[in-house]
Amino acid sequence: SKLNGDHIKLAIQKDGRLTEDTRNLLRTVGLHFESYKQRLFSICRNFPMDILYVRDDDIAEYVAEGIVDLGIVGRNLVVESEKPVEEILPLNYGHCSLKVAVPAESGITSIEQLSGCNVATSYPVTTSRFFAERDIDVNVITISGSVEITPALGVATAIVDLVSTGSSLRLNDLVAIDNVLDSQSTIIGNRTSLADKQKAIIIERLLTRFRGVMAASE
Ligand code: PRT
Ligand code: ZN
Repeated sequence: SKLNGDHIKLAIQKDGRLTEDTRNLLRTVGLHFESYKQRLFSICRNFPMDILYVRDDDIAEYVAEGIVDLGIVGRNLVVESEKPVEEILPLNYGHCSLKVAVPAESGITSIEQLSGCNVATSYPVTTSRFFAERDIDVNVITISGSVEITPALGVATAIVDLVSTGSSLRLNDLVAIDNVLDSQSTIIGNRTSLADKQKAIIIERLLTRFRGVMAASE
C-alpha cells in the first residue's frame, strides 16, 4: 500500500502521551484504519485520508510545509514552533500548562525576582518571549529533558516546564509561581490546504465529525 495523492493527510504523534487518545478519537469519529506499531502511515478504509505517524515535535513543521494537510498536536508545540499554521479545533485531552517553577526553599514568589537568573526549559522560544514581554531579563538555558532536576544541580534558579498533575514538581521540591500558557491537543491545518477547493471539502467533512463528537462530549 502507498499514500494516495487524492487523499488528505493527517499527522499524529507516533508513540507518546497523545497517541492513544488521538487514535481513540479518530475511531470515535468513525474512521477505520489499521495501526500496527511499526508502520509509518495508515490509509483510512472508509474516508479519503492517510494518517502519518511522526514525532510530535515535527507535526507543526509538517503542516506548515504542506507535507500534510492537518495535524493533531499539543498547542504548546504549535506556539513554540512559531510556524504559520491554523489552530482549528481544541480536542479536550492532553491538557497541561507551561509553568514557571522554583525550588520551594528558594523563597522566590514572583517572576520579577528572576531578573538576571538562569531559567532552564525545553521551550526556549515561548519562555524567552514570556520574560521579554514582561521586561524581565533572564538567561534561558535550553535542556531537552529532565528540566525539573536543573535547580538541584545548580544549573538554573527556575524552570519553565509542562505540568499536568503537578506530581513531578512536588517530587523535585518545586513550586509553580506563574503560568506561561495552557495547552491541550489541537487540530491544526495548512493554510494552503484549507484554501484549496477540493481539499477543503474533505477537510470540512472531517471537521464536522470532530465538532459533532466534541459537542456530544461537553
Ligand atoms: O516522542 P515524541 O517527541 O513524539 O514525544 P515527547 O516525548 O516529546 O512528548 P510526550 O509524549 O511526553 O508529550 C506529548 C504532549 O503531551 C506534550 O507536548 C503536551 O502537549 C502533552 N502533555 C500533557 C504533557 C503532559 N501533559 C505532561 N505532564 N507533556 C509532558 N508532560 C510531562 C511533564 O513535563 C512532567 O515531566 O510529564 C511529566 C509529569 O507531569 P505531572 O505534572 O503530571 O507530574
Ligand atoms: Zn517530542
